[in-house]
Amino acid sequence: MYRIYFVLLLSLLFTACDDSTSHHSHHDHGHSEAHAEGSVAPPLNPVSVIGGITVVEMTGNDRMKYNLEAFSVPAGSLVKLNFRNVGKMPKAVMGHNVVFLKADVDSGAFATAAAAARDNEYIPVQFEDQILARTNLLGSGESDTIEFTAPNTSGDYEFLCSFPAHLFAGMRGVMTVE
Ligand SMILES: [Cu+2]
Repeated sequence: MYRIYFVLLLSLLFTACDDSTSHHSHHDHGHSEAHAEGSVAPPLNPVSVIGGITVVEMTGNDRMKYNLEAFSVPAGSLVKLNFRNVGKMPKAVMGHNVVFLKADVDSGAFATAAAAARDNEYIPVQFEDQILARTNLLGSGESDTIEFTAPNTSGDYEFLCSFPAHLFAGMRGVMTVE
């Protein structure tokens, strides 16, 4: 069943890529996608600091994009992440999560292992100890809030969606710990 959905999804994607005008048939009410070089200012700052806690508002959509692909937090500080799947497609073909990896974890290897972990919501058990923090896997309209402590070591920490192929479609980003 899932396999069939996945094939359907792939053919949908290829159709969309072949015909760029098809994008216009989808009505995007949110305009929440970040444009490549920020030519359009985002309506809201998705990152704010409230009482010393960095509050991050993230979304994932049916085009396999997060609303933000980079943000910074102070080392060792508390981070509160509100994540919402703003897409319309069913979870079986377009689920999203946000998985923050520890330093120097190979995100490509993680994603490949994750794709085989459908029964565990695409979280590979052999990588569980390499995860800094993560949300649940969300279907259309669902949201999840997590809180975690940023690492004490400054540097770049990757985050990604572990649903099959989403990392490779661009559903990834970097949290910079300063
Ligand atoms: Cu995703």
